Amino acid sequence: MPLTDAQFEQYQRDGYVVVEDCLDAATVERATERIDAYVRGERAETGFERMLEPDAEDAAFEDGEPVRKFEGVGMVREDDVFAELVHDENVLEVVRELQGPNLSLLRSAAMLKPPRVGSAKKFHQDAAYYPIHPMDHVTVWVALDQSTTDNGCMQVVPGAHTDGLLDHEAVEYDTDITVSERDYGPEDTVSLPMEPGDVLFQHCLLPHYTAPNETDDWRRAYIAAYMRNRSRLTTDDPPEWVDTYHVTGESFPGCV
Ligand SMILES: O=C(O)CCC(=O)C(=O)O
Repeated sequence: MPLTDAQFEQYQRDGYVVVEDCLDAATVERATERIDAYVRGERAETGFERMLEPDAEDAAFEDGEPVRKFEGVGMVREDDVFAELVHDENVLEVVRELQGPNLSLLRSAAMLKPPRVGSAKKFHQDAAYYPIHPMDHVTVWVALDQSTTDNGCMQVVPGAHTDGLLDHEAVEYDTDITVSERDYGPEDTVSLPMEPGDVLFQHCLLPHYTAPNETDDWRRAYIAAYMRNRSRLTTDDPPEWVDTYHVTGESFPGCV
């Protein structure tokens, strides 16, 4: 399922493209069931972390905890369902078109917005988290539920990936960082409602955010970020979350 010329051009111009029905229903179902098993504590995380919604300690959930995210490349090393997802040929064909044949993962995360308490993810550029050269990786955001403006679908600033890396400041409760409010506001964004199985391919410099979940249902998504195997770390002392996993193609000495 490679991109059409118009889709390829859109990625270059706007910094993102949504491919509808990129993943089949069975793949989506396996991923959502696996995420739910971790949320309910039926499986224990190995090699990755759980983070809860910071303001939801008192929220009553019948099934598990108000999980905001599971994060870590270990998801792919330790869990066959996530390993299958990052090797999905429909996804890889698109990423190869954007990045070439030699690919490694630098991020794996299940991004969840529990009903009513799922909080916003503030404006940021994914590149700000990763000291990687070239600053050109692709974030793949897989909709596992219908995502809407009410439950916190992705909102992006089309074309702003060409503005370069902006200053980011830390948010207190976790490793989240955000661009200054002066840089972009909701009025600059386009909302990207998506159906389960639709996949967003997003340039790592594209500013984006997601709003809180105002609905009674979960909004679940899975993220995999891919970079070229010729990429290099730009520091000897990267942040703790930097980790890489070879997905496909050739490896290169001295590179990630
Ligand atoms: O899925 C979301 O709500 C936002 C995810 C995101 O932008 C990120 O983690 O970089």
